[in-house]
Amino acid sequence: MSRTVRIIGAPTDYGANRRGVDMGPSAIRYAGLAAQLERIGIDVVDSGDVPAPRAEEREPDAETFQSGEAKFLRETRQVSTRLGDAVATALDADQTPLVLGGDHSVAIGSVTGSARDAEIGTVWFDAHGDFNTPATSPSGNVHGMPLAALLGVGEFANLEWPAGDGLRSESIALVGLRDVDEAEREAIADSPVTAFTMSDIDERGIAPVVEDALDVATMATDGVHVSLDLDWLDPREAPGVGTPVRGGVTYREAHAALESVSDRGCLRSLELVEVNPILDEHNETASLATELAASALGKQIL
Ligand code: B3U
Ligand code: MN
Ligand code: MN
Repeated sequence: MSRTVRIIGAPTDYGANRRGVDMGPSAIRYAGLAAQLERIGIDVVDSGDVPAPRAEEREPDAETFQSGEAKFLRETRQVSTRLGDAVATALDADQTPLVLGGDHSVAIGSVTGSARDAEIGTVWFDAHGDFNTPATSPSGNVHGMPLAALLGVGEFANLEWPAGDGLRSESIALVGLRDVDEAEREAIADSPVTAFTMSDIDERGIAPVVEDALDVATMATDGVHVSLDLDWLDPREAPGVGTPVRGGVTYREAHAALESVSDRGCLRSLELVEVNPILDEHNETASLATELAASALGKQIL
């Protein structure tokens, strides 16, 4: 039976430090996502975007932001709840949710939806740790906090948050880290999550690192949520992201990683986040995101 993918846009930007990622879903669709997936035999349904407040409509709490807080937590909680419901509904209908961000705070919704009625693992492809809490964050931007939020670390333990009980820290693997804040480094070290840095990829090569990450995420779980932050790639390949960091993976390494995800047959849900069309060159980062989604969903060279 062929797979049906449900595209769900989450056009947020309030979790990032600049405008533009809210246009990610449009740019990725415009790059031909649905057609690309249909060419490899996937049925595609597009449920449009979940409503997300625009900057102009929001409470101006960013202006009154103080260190030790997170910006736009209320909006994050609201959109995460809507997105979580959309992801869970797709899974109930035997569809594979493909979430298009938006900034990485949308992962709180994607993961809680995917983990609603199942034990899941997560492979998190990212330059950043995304493990800050409001107290440790240097920026207050929630896109640097989704993993801590999902695991209820620090102040997140006291917040009312959409339930995503089916994800344990032991089943999380971060891949490709190269920009981690000091307090975040300690939090990651103290947590049972598994983290692979770019140095691990340099030393061992992409294939064994991704195999290990998939071992972590598939151990005693029903499936894997893959969270792909496009800043995982080197900015030469993916210039259209809000927080580029030199020294990321190459085009071929990225494809090899997502082909390994497909080969494992464990993909439960997928998200493509942090594409910023304003900073992109001829939509190439959005195109790359569609290509990588196709690799994760079974596209083969021969
Ligand atoms: N760690 C920094 C920077 C950052 C995290 N995620 C992105 N940037 N995209 C922070 O603000 O938490
Ligand atoms: Mn991220
Ligand atoms: Mn990142």
